[in-house]
Order: sequence, then structure tokens, then C-alpha cells
Amino acid sequence: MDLKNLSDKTVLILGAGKTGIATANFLLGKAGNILLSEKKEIESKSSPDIDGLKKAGVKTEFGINSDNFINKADLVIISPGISPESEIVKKIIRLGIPLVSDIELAKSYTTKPIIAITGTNGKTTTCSLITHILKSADKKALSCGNIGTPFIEAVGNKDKETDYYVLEVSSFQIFYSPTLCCDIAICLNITPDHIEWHGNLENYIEAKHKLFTQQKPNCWSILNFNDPVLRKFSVPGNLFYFSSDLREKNVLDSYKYFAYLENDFLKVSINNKVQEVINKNQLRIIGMHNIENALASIAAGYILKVDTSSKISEGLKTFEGVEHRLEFVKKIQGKDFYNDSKATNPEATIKAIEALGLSGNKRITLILGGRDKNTSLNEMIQSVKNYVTDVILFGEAKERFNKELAKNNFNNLHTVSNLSEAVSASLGSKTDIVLFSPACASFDMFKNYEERGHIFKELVGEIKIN
Ligand code: UMA
Repeated sequence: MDLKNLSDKTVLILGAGKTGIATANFLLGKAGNILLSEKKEIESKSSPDIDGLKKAGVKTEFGINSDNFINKADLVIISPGISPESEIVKKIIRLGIPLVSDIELAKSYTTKPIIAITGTNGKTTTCSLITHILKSADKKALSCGNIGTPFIEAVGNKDKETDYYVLEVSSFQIFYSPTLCCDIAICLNITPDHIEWHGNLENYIEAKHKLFTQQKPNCWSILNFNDPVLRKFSVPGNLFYFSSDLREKNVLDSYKYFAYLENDFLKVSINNKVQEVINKNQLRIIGMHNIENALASIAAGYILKVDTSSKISEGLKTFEGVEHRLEFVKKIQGKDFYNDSKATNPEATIKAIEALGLSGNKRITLILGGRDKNTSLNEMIQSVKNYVTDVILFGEAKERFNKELAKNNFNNLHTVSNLSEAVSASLGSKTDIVLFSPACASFDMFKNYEERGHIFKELVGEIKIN
């Protein structure tokens, strides 16, 4: 279906979260009929957003995704949170109604270059870093997608002119984007995540791979050379690797384009010509995972021909990281408090533990817990045993985490009922760092990881110093 020609079509928007509302606004005046369907009986039923849409002619339903709405639809724009395993999606597919993401829709309405970033961890930091580098080089760039502002909202916003869309894309969004190809597509890493949405790990990997198999010959793919899953990806078009590990440098040397870490320097090799970009100690973001994020961003900068490496290194030097991602909060009674609420899986927590653990002989108290994703904890437990002194557990995951840690002979464990008690308990520990890196989703107690991070920072801010 031609997504740019919807004037005689009925478009059903599934889900009235950020994506659904932005999509409905975008389609006003473009689609023949707009139906907005939300399964939850939500309070915002009479919010200004919904009221405005209703006044503009959008038909809405709450508390149900009805057959009546589905049967009328020529096209469905689906919110990323809705799994293909759900009955509603199975029904739409059975009926043969085209079903796409807001990303697929937005892409057909813009000709501006798109740099898409995916991967299990590091997407938000890399998306923000690339935007920052482009802005440092006097280009207009906009971070959007899974990072927070729906892509369709960014494309529809005529007040925010941009030269580049720097698009964070989740596996959910890629899954529903059957023809999406981007000027540059980046995958940082792949480890098990979102299994409940995809059904199994193979489907999750396949969704990420799709972004690359859909690339056109003139497009670029940037991939982590050290990730065994990504090494197997076949990509049409141009390939730019990045690597933080020199063990297979001889293999890397056979490629035309790569960015890498050697003797503390982040470098690029283009057609065998090597250029130093920055010393790793000049980066403000810490940890090996952030070196990888920086290398991927350097590769994007070179492809986009951001004026010489000096502009790229200026952007890298001035980037302070993103909120809720290994974010330094405060020093209290000799303890450094870090908010890493965005760590919603064990791999992200490992990266935070190692970044702080390797940066000196500091003792770490780790606060873990939330909604359990039920993935393996083995590697995280190894990392805890290597660098962490004590662990405080809260939320739905606390029992399984407690059992697994104890089974692996890590016994310095404290279980509490909520985040407030966790912060209080951390004050009693004899450590130098308190790291809140939950390794779980936030939805058992909070609206999202942002709310969880803000509450953690408030609790730390309220600590009374004796
Ligand atoms: N719903 C139905 N029928 C169903 C199931 C759900 O109507 O059968 C409704 C839900 O009640 C909900 C809506 O559909 O109201 C689904 O909304 P959503 O969960 O897709 O949320 P949005 O507010 O549209 O936010 C989405 C992303 N959310 C998810 O992917 C879960 C946001 O990423 C993203 O910032 C936003 O679009 C803009 O692109 C958040 C996220 O958690 C940060 N992403 C995951 C992650 O980073 O790990 C992938």
C-alpha cells in the first residue's frame, strides 16, 4: 500500500500511548478515516490530546480493541509494545490487513538522511552521542524513535527542521517495518532480551537482522566486530566494523572500513589509511561499552563526512552521557551514588559494574530488582562476584535473584521492600560506591525507567547528612 496516499483509506491506530497519539495527529488531513483503539480503560480518555483528536474527527474506543474497528480498517499502524504473539495481531494478519509501525509510515514522508541505531544495550547513549557530534559540527540533528519522541512526531513537526534524523529503533519497531532501510544502520550488540514479546531468542535476533538485510547497496551498516551474533549478519551495501578488542586485528585488517581501539586511542582505518581520533581518557563517559558506543559514533561521523576528525573528537570530548545511564548523582558521606535505572537487563548491569569496578579499587554496593525478565543471571553473577561487595534486592525479581546469587556463593545479600528502603540500607554498607543498576524492567513499581531513576535521585537527594 502507498502510505503517502491514504485519503480514501480507513486507518486503524492500535494503542493510544505516545506512538498512537502522535500517529493520529500526523494522519489528520491525510487519511480518509482515523480510528484509534486502546485496550486499556485509561484515565487520559478525556485528556487534551484525546479531546483534540476527537474534535478533529478521530473515532476512538477504550477498554477494547474491537472487531468492529478492525473490520473497517484498510491499514493498521501498530504501537511497538503490542506483541505479534497477541490475539489481536494474529487476527489482523489472518484478515490480510497491512500492519506497519509509525517508523515505516514516517519514513515514507521524509527524504532526510536517517541514522538508525539498534542493539540490546547502548542505543540511547549512541543515539544521543551521534546527535551531539552532528550538532558540534554545526549540523541540525534530531534524536527520535525509541529514545522518546516517536519518529512520526519528529517527521510531522514542521517547527523542528533538521538535516538528520538520528533514530533509536527497538526490535519491536523493526519487526513492524517491512521496508525500512536507512542511510546508516548501526547494531551495537545482541544479548537475550524481550523474549516475552518475540516468543524466543531467534525471533529477537531475526528482528534486529531485518534492519540490515533491508539495506540498499548505497547504504551503510555499522556493526560490532566483537559480537559473535553480529559477525554472522549478512549485509547488502557498505560495511563499517568497529572493534574494542585487538585479538583478531589481522581479520579486521582485511576490511576497508573499521574503527578500533589501540593503545588507548580510538582510531579509524579507511582503505588502510589510519587516523587517530581521540584518546580514551578524553571521553567523559566511562567503561568499555562506552568506548564501543564512541567507536560506532566515529564510524557514523566518517560516513557522514563530518568535517575532519577534529569535529568528531570535539563532539566526543564534550559529550556528558545521558540521564539514568551510569549517571553520577551525588557524593554523600564518602559514597558516590550512581543512577543507572536504564539498565533493564543483566547485560546492561554488567556493563555498569565493570565500568566502575575497573576504574579503581573501589568497593561497590549494588541495588538490583524490579520486574524480572527471566533471562540467565550467570554472567551478571560472575561480574558481581568480581567487583561487588554487597547487593541489595527489591521488587518482583528479588526472590529469584536472591536464590541465584546465594546458590553461586555470593552471600552478602539484603532484601528490602522498596527502593526507599534500598537507599536507606545502602547507607549502612562499608563501600565507596552505591550503584543503582536494577537489571530488570521497572513496571512492577514504576511507570517506566525514567520515573524509577528520578525517584532514586530524589531519595538520594533527601538523605540527611549527620
Ligand atoms: N495495547 C492495546 N492492545 C493490546 C496491547 C496493548 O491497545 O493488545 C495498548 C497498551 O495499553 C498501550 C499501547 O497499546 O497503551 C502500547 O503503547 P506502547 O507500549 O507501544 O508505548 P508508547 O507510549 O507508544 O511508547 C513506544 C515505546 N514503548 C515500547 O516499545 C514498549 C517507547 O519505548 C518509545 O519511546 C515510544 O514508543 C516512541 O517511539 C520505551 C521502551 O520501553 C522507552 N522501549 C523498549 C526498550 O527500550 O527496551 C523497547
